[in-house]
Amino acid sequence: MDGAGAPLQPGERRTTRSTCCYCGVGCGVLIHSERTAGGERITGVEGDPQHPANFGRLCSKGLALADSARRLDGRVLAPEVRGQRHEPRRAVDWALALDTVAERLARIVERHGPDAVAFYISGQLLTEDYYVFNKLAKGLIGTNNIDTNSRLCMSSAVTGYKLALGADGPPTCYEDLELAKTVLFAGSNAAYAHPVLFRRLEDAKARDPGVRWIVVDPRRTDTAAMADLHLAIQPGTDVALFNGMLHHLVWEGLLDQAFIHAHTSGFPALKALLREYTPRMAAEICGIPAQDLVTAAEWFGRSPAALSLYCMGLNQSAHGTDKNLALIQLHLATRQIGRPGAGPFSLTGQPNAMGGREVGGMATMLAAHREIADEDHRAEVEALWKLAPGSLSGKPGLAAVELFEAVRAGKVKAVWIACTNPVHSMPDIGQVREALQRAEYVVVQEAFADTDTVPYADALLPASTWGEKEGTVTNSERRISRVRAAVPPPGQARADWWIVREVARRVEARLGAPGAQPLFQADAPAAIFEEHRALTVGRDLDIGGLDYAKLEQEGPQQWPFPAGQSRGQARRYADGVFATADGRARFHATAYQPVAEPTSARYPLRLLTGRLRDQWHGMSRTGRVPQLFAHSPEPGLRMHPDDAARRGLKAGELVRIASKRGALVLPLELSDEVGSGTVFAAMHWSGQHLSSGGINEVSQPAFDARSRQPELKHAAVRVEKAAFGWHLLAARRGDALALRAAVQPLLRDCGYASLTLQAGPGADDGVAWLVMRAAAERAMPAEWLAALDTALALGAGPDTLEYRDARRGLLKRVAWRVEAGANFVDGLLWTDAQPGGESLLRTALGGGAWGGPRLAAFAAVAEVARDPVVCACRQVTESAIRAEVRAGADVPALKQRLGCGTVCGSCLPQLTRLAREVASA
Ligand SMILES: Nc1nc2c(c(=O)[nH]1)N[C@H]1C(S)=C(S)[C@@H](COP(=O)(O)OP(=O)(O)OC[C@H]3O[C@@H](n4cnc5c(=O)[nH]c(N)nc54)[C@H](O)[C@@H]3O)O[C@H]1N2
Ligand SMILES: Nc1nc2c(c(=O)[nH]1)N[C@H]1C(S)=C(S)[C@@H](COP(=O)(O)OP(=O)(O)OC[C@H]3O[C@@H](n4cnc5c(=O)[nH]c(N)nc54)[C@H](O)[C@@H]3O)O[C@H]1N2
Ligand code: SF4
Ligand SMILES: [Mo]
Repeated sequence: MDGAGAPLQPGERRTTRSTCCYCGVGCGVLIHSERTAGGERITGVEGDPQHPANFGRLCSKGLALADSARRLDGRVLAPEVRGQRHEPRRAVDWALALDTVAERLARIVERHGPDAVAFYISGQLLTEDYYVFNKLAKGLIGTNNIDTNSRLCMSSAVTGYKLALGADGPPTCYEDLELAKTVLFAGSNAAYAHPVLFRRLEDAKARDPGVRWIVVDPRRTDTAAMADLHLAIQPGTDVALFNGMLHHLVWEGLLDQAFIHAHTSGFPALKALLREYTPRMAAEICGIPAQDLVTAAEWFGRSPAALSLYCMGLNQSAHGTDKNLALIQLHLATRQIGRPGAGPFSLTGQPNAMGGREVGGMATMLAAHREIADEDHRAEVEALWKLAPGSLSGKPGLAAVELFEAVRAGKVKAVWIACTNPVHSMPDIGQVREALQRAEYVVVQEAFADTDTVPYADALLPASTWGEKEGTVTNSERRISRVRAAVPPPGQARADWWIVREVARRVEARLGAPGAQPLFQADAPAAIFEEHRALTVGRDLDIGGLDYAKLEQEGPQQWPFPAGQSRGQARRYADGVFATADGRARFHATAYQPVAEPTSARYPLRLLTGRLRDQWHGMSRTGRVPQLFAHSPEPGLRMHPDDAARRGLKAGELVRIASKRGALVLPLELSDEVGSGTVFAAMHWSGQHLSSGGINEVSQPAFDARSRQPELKHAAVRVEKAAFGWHLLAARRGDALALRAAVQPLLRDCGYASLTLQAGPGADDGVAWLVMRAAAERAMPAEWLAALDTALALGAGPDTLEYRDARRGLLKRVAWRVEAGANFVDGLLWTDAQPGGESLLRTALGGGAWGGPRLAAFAAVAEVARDPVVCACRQVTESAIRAEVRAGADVPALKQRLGCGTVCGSCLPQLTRLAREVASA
């Protein structure tokens, strides 16, 4: 049913053209597969040389796709349902699972009305999946409570485009990357997040050294490090920056007055507002030199072609719409739009965030860029879906944050989650967990079993995933590409559209059809695409001229692509006619407003969050590939060295990050990539790899009033040392995925724990290292240690050396493997009152033979940290004390600031000595 083509014969190979399932660049891939004894499997992936997004290139994540798809353990392979709320789920067949889900949803609709049901879906679904979900929610059930993770991602870009240009979607195309003379990256770390586009930009810059890059990011990212000008603004101050730049352009007469006059409206009100935003005043808000702001404005305004690339640094903000508008307005006022190499180019995050917007799969829109509140639009969709007039609800649905809040409050009784992991990725996940615990019915449609959301499912529906499914996606430049199946789905896994359609048909049978004929007749992705196409005709995104046959013959195509055209349109608004009713683009008076949550004495630091180069979101897929951990092997919180010194914190130490909502513990990383006063954490680490749920334990749900996108980047936090009296380091070489699964249930019990995979030499299909770090206030109970011991299979044997101190709850163990007469470390388990054991771990991961006698290994694992604790009562270390003394503290000040010497007093002599020593040095 997924149409993987004819089954392969034993030994036969096939190459399937498809699209990468990660970022919005939308690279074409060639999937190699073959039939082996174990069935059909994916053996390799390479870039599709013919795809116009990447011309054969792939980034590290795309290149590792085959590795992530190779194994089936960890996949959801059969539907599971629960009888009663707290009973465990049991595997059932599809017929029972579909009947159960349909029955439960229908009953809730009958009892509590359509708005008691909600859907929370994903920009990683294919357009066809999305379409069927949207039709089920809005067309059949009659609720607009269908929102997606794109709310956390692109929704401010949507409101920005709509308010300024009249319609959603970037006006630009990838060719503009090569034609731009000034490139302004705003809140985009494209070097990590859109790597193949970044390669294209690097090449363009290498070809033409006159090309200038400006990067606006509070952090010195790898993107910023490449810039000609890096504006390290204070977080959240982008609107002030863009207004200040526009002020300068007005003052210098660098506007296109004729264009403003003929093709826009609203400029006078903006101009009046801009008076306040002198470059000096704006630069002061942003915390940058005024000259830099002026330089940026000059480079932008005088450029023959200025292109801006923007992403989550703008969108994930309580003022994300204004940030988008203020940037687009720079383009409108200078006519840096609708011309080759110029325009405001919002980079989409997920592979099909665009497709989701096209089918209207969100709580605030209808199919094909129509509006819920517009009666005519509703009537059009009713006619196309053959629904009785008035069937579609005119009441806007709940956007992500409100949706889970409504679940928590009991207003929404059932929630169906597909292809997203909200217990990891939503802001303030404590509230999301509570919501799902309270919900009457939770459906989770997932491909992988190990996510933080799966445990909350009353029904778990196994989805097929990349490599196994058919459909289309739209990338950042509005280009629609085919996604094709190379292998059949494993076990009982089924395509998302199929699952939704099967439930929908059953719900329709129970509730009665709302239209003249059954709503869910399309029974293949191509037929669903046809329906979607019909809805776009006459709209700004018209794809009347496009179907699967065309995509098959001519490859990926851009929209708009109306019937009668031979190709899609690469650049929009070239004629200066915009998608508003009067054809004029609109300026808005965008006043700067500070971030939603101010820092305070209690929460003095600003937390930035973002992405790592080689991980994807909750790591359900990239986390299966040990090699993808190498670039950033451990979780951590990055802090400026001055801020750390002021707090007496040092690199590697465990710190507690707390906000008004929650707290988590992470190791500290020192880096001057962040400015003083801000800290940064990656968003990827979840409860699968940490004792906590990750950084969204502390992030905040405040959202933009127009886009309802939450401010995931700017929580106010406090960071302090997390003192633990017991530490563990464990590592094991073997089937790392199986080891990880065995250890995962133990993470939660610790004050801190992390799991990572590390490749190490000789790692191949399956064999790699699992590394665990943990800490607790006092030694973990013997049963816990025994369970860990079993999970790691480090058991006592002839090749295991062991040291135990039962009284202190300490255990040290090294497992050896002997090859060619040499000793290799195969595993280690080390606990002590202090962190340590790193040198043996390094030997182990390095893969070299252990040089010394085996017994000497204990000396290595027992090494004490080089930073002794001076005050035992308050666990204050020597380095913390030295740092304070360097900052001018005497003993009374040390007592006051660090608390050392205030309990038993035994350390006072040493404090005095340290104070004298440092002061005289
Ligand atoms: N490797 C990798 N690539 C990905 C993804 C992934 O998970 N991993 N996910 C994809 C998805 S869904 C998305 S949405 C994109 C996200 O792509 P990006 O938005 O480029 O990535 P982020 O790291 O989330 O954030 C970008 C930058 O915003 C900065 N920032 C924070 N606050 C502000 C601010 O107030 N102003 C400005 N100007 N900048 C600020 C951060 O320091 C960060 O460097 O990446 C896509 N690509
Ligand atoms: N603090 C902080 N939080 C953030 C962000 C941030 O920058 N900072 N960024 C936000 C952004 S921009 C985004 S886009 C979100 C992303 O957050 P999520 O949407 O939670 O990210 P993923 O981990 O990609 O979740 C996708 C899930 O779908 C599953 N899956 C894979 N393929 C299929 C399939 O074919 N069908 C089905 N049904 N399931 C499948 C995967 O196993 C995975 O669990 O995170 C947001 N959260
Ligand atoms: S750039 Fe994006 S689409 Fe291309 S290979 Fe990398 S993750 Fe996949
Ligand atoms: Mo995203």
